Amino acid sequence: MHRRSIVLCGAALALPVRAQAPGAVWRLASGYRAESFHTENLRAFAQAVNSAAAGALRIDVHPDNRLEPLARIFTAVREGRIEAGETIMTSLTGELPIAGADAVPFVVASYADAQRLWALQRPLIERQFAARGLVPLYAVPWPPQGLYSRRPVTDATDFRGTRMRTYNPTTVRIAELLGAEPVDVPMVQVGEALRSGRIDSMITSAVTGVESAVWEHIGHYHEINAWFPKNIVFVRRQAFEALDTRLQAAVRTAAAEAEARGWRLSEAVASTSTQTLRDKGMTVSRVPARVDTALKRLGEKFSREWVRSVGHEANEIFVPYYLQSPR
Ligand code: PCA
Repeated sequence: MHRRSIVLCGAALALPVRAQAPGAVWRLASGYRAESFHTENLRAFAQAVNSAAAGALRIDVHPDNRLEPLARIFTAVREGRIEAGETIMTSLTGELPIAGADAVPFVVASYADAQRLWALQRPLIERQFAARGLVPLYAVPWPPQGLYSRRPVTDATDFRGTRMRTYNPTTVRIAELLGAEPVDVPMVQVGEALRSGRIDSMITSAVTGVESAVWEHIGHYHEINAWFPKNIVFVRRQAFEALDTRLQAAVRTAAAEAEARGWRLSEAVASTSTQTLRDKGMTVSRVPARVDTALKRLGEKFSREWVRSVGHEANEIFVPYYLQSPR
């Protein structure tokens, strides 16, 4: 009898805490591949949260459009079909024009610039996400956007009548301004679209070119450093506020670490990927000066249109951004 109660007592003590109260689960959807540096970072974020939560919360990352396609992730979280998600901010400009600040061409020229821009954009994003019942957790940029083409670009008119792959309203507008036909292709289908000849050119990062093994289909990458678009990770406020304050703080800490780590990763893959494009036989170059000037002019036109669409909030970002500019 005595022995039996000791055994029972020992068993009770050995029970993990988590078995007593089932923890929350956040399904976090991403539209990018499992091997993407963004997803790698996302998994590290989830692991950090999961171990800090000791069973009270588990974040499950679902990459590759498997849970929701990229274009629907924002709405799915907002409407409560899933708890959390990652999306590219510039895909939100239809509803949140301010989210497009990081895709205005030729404003940001370096990771340091991109950080300054994010510091100014963040409070506005926090406000607008909050108004939709969402809590932004962290944002990480893609490497700078370059121009891929089948032939070397010698003149801005080269694009007239060609098909340019687009992934957001910015790239659609740039294609239009260049006289090209915009063709919407999700990132995971870029390789296939090039192979089948559905697109002739595109503006995206070196790492996206590497992930899609584009050298099999296209020969030229021009480093135009057009913009640094960011992915943002966010959660429903209801799910976040259901956590106790200690756990909310743990999520915030893991998010801040993920943001810092993600920016470092992005900068590292920016240079390794450009090197990979070269190693695979692609020609990596700048565009000729007159093309550069023409692109900058298009960028200015785009930027005027964007400021007009956003209104006074654009000034809250761009006025201090330019005043703080070291150049
Ligand atoms: N890759 C993503 C977004 C920006 C980038 O560098 C894409 O091409 O869809």
